[in-house]
Amino acid sequence: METAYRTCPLCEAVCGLAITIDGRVTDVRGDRDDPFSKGYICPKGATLGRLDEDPDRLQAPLVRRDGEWHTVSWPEAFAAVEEGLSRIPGPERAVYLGNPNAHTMAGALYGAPLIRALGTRNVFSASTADQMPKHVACGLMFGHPLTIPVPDLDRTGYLLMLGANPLESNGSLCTAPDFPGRLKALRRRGGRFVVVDPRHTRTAALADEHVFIRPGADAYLLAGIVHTLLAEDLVTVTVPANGLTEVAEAIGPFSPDACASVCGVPAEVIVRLARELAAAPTAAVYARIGTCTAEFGTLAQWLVDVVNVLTGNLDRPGGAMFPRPATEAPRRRKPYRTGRWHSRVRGLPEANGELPVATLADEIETPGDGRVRALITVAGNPVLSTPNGTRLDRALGELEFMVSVDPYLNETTRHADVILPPPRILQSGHYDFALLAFAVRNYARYSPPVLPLDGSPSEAEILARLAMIASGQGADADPALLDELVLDQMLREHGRPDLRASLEGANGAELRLDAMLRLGPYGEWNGGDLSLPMLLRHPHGIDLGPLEPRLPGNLSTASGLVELAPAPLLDDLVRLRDGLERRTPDFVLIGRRHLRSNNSWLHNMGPLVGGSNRCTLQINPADVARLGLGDKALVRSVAGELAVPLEPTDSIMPGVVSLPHGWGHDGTPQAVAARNAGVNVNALTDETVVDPLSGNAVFNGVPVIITPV
Ligand SMILES: Nc1nc2c(c(=O)[nH]1)N[C@H]1C(S)=C(S)[C@@H](COP(=O)(O)OP(=O)(O)OC[C@H]3O[C@@H](n4cnc5c(=O)[nH]c(N)nc54)[C@H](O)[C@@H]3O)O[C@H]1N2
Ligand SMILES: Nc1nc2c(c(=O)[nH]1)N[C@H]1C(S)=C(S)[C@@H](COP(=O)(O)OP(=O)(O)OC[C@H]3O[C@@H](n4cnc5c(=O)[nH]c(N)nc54)[C@H](O)[C@@H]3O)O[C@H]1N2
Ligand code: SF4
Ligand SMILES: [Mo]
Repeated sequence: METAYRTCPLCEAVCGLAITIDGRVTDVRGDRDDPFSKGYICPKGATLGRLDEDPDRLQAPLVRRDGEWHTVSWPEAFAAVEEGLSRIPGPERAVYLGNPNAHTMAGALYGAPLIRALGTRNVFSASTADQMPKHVACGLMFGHPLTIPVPDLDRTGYLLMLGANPLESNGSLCTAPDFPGRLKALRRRGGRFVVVDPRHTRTAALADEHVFIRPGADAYLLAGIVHTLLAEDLVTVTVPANGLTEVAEAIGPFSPDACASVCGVPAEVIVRLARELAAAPTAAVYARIGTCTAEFGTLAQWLVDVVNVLTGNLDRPGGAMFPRPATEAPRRRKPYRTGRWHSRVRGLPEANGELPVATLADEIETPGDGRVRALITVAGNPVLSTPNGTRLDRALGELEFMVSVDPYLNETTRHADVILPPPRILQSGHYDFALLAFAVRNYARYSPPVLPLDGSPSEAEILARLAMIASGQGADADPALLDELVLDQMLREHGRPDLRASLEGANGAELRLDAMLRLGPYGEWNGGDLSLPMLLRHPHGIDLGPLEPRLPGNLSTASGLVELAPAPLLDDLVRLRDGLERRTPDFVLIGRRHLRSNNSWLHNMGPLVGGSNRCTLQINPADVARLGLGDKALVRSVAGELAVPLEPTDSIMPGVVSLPHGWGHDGTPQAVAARNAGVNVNALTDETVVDPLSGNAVFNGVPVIITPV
């Protein structure tokens, strides 16, 4: 019997786990010696052993020939990929990178080389179904799409949270293990916590105040707050910033009264929130998925940080601060731009090198030069997770060639010609390149593989091989060459190509991590002591201290200042102003998450499904009575219709209904998931509507009509 320590890869909270192994996993607990998570664990983390041993996980590659699945060897699988991919030129290939790429080393390190090797601009990811508005707003304001402030959760005196439910999600773009405990601590130390949500969530139940808001209207509430701060002379800008005059001018039409009529938050509440934020000793505004996957997503993300700046809270302890992750590379100053190219069919602008996933089906279905004929999906289930997934489901059937890197044969990967399964979770090393950049304390932890690989390639090797095949080097090329190329480039950029021999690591991914750590802000080659060997000596992780002010040093705008009024955002305010006149639909649809779910792929775990974790339509009892509904209702949108079981609850606003995403498992070979199939909410969401600046999908505030079945 032995205990292994490993970071949980299932959500953004990066909890340390202590895993007991006795031939197989016999117990999973929180790692009490982890300085960040201190023993915290949730029900998902506790099932990691079962998930890892799920008999429905693929253990070998599958190839589909004449509609039949065949288990093949790895060399055969890579040969099939080479055969299929070499028929399709770069510009007619596409890639979709799903959410778990943010939770694997392979995704962080090999996604970019794979994209380059494919030779295409048809790059899609879950980011445009999620947080792209945040990247665009922060890119425009701070110069880099990853320069994203997080609420200084453990020190703030006032937290205004919009469109997030960390008691279910455990937090997002705010890495904080035991988020619930941290919120309770905020209240215990006398701080104030306000939640804005169309539902009275478990997070709202923990708050001092819960404010109902009409879905999709957060930008109005925030604009009303900015208006009040300016009108009442409550502004204290403490960071070097440009554009205050322009903001003051542009915000004119958004008086609290005007905004109240659209967002449904009374004007006096908007004014009071502004005054409270200004008066609090320290305060932070934090907004997440409910405000991102919305029509005014980028405007809302921008206004969040405008409020943080105007109240003097950006970059100060207790406010909204910039983490300093251990693998951060220096950023050059240059203007951040989107729209460097546009999608072929709908002319939608690129953001962060990606096109909106809401237009992937258009690119596959529409004939002409540059039509997408081949697709690679890595760790994604876009049939269940992207707007009008039903249409994408059909479109995937039209592809000439598709490869999926995924442990499951599911709603998406069933369209693939080749499925390449990554090894088990416990056979993979783990470092949170992405999530530690949003942590509320600076912290680093590396988990080497708990179990050895049994002849199958690591996911890093799978992606490296795909990249080498895509770039024409063939299925037999040595993946280590790719790592050497990347390492050489990294060391040369630092003027130290001679340091290659000093790097340590058991494989390419570890060597690259070691290089990033040593060259990073706490690194051994940068005046500190961090390196991979150092992390290996500290299996519970290393606390690198509380967040510290970083401005203006980490700004990479061309001006070197915080840009409060970037032109694209001011231009988009016109759309927000036009919306002041609009009539709201009778019913709008929003999403929700459940603590025991994780997007589309944990429904095969018996202990996690059932009970309150079901795919039901939450609806206010008054609406049920008014519409004369029974146990089920028919929900219709411009995209499609679904018959769904109802869950009447006072916790949701009248006129709003909520259905979780990631369900709709009809016809999948995962037995437990198939018994708990649910329906695909993204049969209702509309792929033709996106947030124009980021191209992000709109999942919240979807107009629907509800009738008895
Ligand atoms: N209506 C609506 N739709 C939404 C949302 C919503 O709130 N409402 N939320 C959106 C958000 S925030 C997101 S992030 C997206 C998620 O969108 P996706 O990323 O497309 O979907 P997931 O369900 O996370 O799918 C993850 C896939 O990765 C596989 N997988 C799991 N672990 C690994 C691994 O280690 N390696 C590999 N290669 N594969 C792995 C799983 O089997 C699964 O097929 O959904 C979006 N869709
Ligand atoms: N248990 C669990 N944890 C997860 C996931 C999961 O599926 N399950 N998914 C992970 C992923 S991919 C992500 S991106 C994060 C997301 O993490 P969060 O952002 O915390 O996501 P949710 O829990 O969906 O909370 C969003 C809240 O927004 C509310 N909302 C909907 N529309 C609006 C609106 O227009 N305005 C406002 N103000 N609120 C609105 C919803 O009612 C909901 O309570 O969670 C991650 N963690
Ligand atoms: S909160 Fe997230 S990281 Fe922590 S145990 Fe649960 S799923 Fe894993
Ligand atoms: Mo997400």
